[in-house]
Amino acid sequence: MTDHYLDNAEWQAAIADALERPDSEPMFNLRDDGDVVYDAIWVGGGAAGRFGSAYLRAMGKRPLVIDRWPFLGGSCPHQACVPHHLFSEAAALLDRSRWFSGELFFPEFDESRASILDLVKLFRAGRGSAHAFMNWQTQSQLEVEFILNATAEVVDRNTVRAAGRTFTAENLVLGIGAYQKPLTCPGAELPGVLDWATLVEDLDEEPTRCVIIGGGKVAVEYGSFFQATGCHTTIVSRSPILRTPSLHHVDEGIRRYLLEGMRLRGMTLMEGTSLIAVEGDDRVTGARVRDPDGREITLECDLVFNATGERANSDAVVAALGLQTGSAGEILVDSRMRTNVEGVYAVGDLIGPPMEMFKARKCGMAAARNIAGEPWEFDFSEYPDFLHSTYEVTWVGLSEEEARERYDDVTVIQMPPKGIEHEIPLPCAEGTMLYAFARPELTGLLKCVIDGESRRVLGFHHIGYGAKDAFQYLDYLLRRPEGLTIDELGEMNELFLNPEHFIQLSRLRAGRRELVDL
Ligand code: FAD
Ligand code: KPC
Repeated sequence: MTDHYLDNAEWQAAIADALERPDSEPMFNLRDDGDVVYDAIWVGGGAAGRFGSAYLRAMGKRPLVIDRWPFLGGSCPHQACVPHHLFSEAAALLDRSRWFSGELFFPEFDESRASILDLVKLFRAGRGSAHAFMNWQTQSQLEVEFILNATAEVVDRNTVRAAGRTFTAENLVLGIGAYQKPLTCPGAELPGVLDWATLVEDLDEEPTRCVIIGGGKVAVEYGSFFQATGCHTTIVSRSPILRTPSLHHVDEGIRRYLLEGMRLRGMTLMEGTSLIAVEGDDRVTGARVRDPDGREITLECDLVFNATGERANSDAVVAALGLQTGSAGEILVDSRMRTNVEGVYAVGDLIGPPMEMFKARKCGMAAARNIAGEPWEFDFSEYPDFLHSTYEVTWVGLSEEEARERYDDVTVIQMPPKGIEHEIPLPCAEGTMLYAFARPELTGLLKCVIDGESRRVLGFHHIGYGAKDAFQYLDYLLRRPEGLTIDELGEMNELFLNPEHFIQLSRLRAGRRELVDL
């Protein structure tokens, strides 16, 4: 039972203490002695569990959340999204400092001061404040009951054991996330083999040469960051980079611009190549790979970064409850997040891709609403997406290639226009003005794909900075039954100069009955 509410500083101290001491006690935030039947026990208090339990509480029900970490919020603030954004922001700033080194007001770029280890240490030192806020908000503002620093064991569909006690509920909601699949080749255990989680926990030396295994978002994001600091980076990918099955609607023009940009910045990209072994005696010294011609090559490096994708953390709960799973271990649910076992729901990364925050949080909300008796379905087959290189890359809807396969009359509005890509300083936009004037070829690329017959937009694609917010709303407009037309875009009010030029460019063409490219 909770006798007082902690403030943020107290939470931060309690979390730091719990993380330092393996034998630290569970933390209880219970309204009474917990000897009740909860409406739902949420196993896992990450993005899915925290948002879902808060929603259920807001609907007047009584949820209990249990998490093995001493904080709520899960992997995002601890090891995933938040460090990723810190590193990607640093990558963009480093990139600009390199291109403008010694020009205008920029000092000569001093690579010795660009350190991966320093940024990892900055993150480690600062992440506790986000953790504390998650606990404070959930306790004080959202009034959700929780037990932290306690691994939950699911006994049956109504019963969970944690912190030496047994708790019961009408429903269970499983939101225990996913983990990076370990490499399985020889040498995979050597110090110097890291992934997104272990990088922030274990990095102890400044890497100088890195080999990234994988070709998805994490590979591009961490690779771009490493390279920007001066750690020479090679990406080794079996499939073409950014053509991994977990990513959809990546436009080929966007992909090519990104890959050319990574090469321009000194990265080595090896597609059709697979890892055979990690080499080294007591620490990584190289990665042995097989290239598309079947040749074996050793790439010298002191960091092998595993970005081969994640696997749902489903084994224990599947064994306990007999849950149905898909081919990658993800728990199968319907559009209301119901598993095959009555009263048991699953949410977030545990149910497979897309492994994104919007999906995790909205799955949580979907489970909550259905538990509270409000039938609510969540279809996440279409969604806006983004990644970072040294740019922010955003997209929603069909790529140009997909649109041409499905529609007869496709119009493309893009900047810079096709054929004069390197001749003009456009897009000239917020976030890329310095590039537009000094390095036009670096100003990014944007593209709007339209069905000429219905005049509806099929897809938006953007490389630059500052467009992510707009894409959240563009996604909503595109997914309306009536969609979004070039005419409606032309009638919108742009806040000129803005990062994406979709409104102003649409207005230049919307007057035509027969649409043509721009
Ligand atoms: P988690 O947040 O992983 O929560 C699972 C929780 O379950 C954890 O807190 C864990 O402690 C707990 N748990 C596990 N087992 C037990 C147990 N037995 N008992 C009690 N508790 C248990 N998404 C975005 O939208 N934007 C981004 O920029 C972004 N960046 C990312 C960067 C990286 C490197 C990675 C790997 C992912 C990124 N994601 C991003 C994805 C995002 O982090 C996840 O989709 C999201 O965190 C999933 O939330 P979740 O609640 O499903 O799982
Ligand atoms: C600080 C921050 O908002 C990032 S961590 C979010 C975790 S949660 O709010 O539970 O989705």
